[in-house]
Amino acid sequence: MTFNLDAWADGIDGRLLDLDAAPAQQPAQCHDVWLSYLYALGGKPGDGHAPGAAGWTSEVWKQYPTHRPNLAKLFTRHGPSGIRRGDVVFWSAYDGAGLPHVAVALADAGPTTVECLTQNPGPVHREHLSRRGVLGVLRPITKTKPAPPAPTHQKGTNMFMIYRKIGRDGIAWAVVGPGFFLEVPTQTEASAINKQLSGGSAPAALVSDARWAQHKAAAAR
Ligand SMILES: [Ca+2]
Repeated sequence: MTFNLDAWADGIDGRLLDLDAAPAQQPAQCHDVWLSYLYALGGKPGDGHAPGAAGWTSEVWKQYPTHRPNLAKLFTRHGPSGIRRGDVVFWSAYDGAGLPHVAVALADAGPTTVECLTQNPGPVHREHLSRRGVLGVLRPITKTKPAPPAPTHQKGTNMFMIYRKIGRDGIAWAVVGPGFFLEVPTQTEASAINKQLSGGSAPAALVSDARWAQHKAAAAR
């Protein structure tokens, strides 16, 4: 299955994200975006741990792969030049003088900035971040989809469907897309996810138990 970087980014964009219940004083950190990405690519809790007394996120890059050997199965490590879409970007000092930082590149970097999915300050959002102070990147071994062409229509149009099934066990809802099958308990939730993924454009269809099972199995492959 090809990893869908845009669907992953859309799924957490706008959220105050905390996946490790740390640090206590401000749990939603840049590091949580890295953890979300790592888990989406098949990493396990613990694989993304930042060692050291201060727990700076930049230590993940500096101590790759000795601190967490599993990372070498999922990522290769590179220097700060030639940042590509899908790379995990680590800063030793953001913009040259700030604190360590981590974010995920959504596009190949320009000469001075790189468009990222990032958190702190603020909830998860897209932002062009300074390349000053970048240590380097971890590049997923899983292939990410190439950047989509300039949209001529709303993002995700025709890629997602909402399925409703009235089976032996009652009514069920799912949002279905390429390599994506998410079962949800209510139509309200299906609509909310549809809005995130496709801007609300996904058509709905009533399907049979068999068709439902086919799509579910296809997404799991
Ligand atoms: Ca956290």
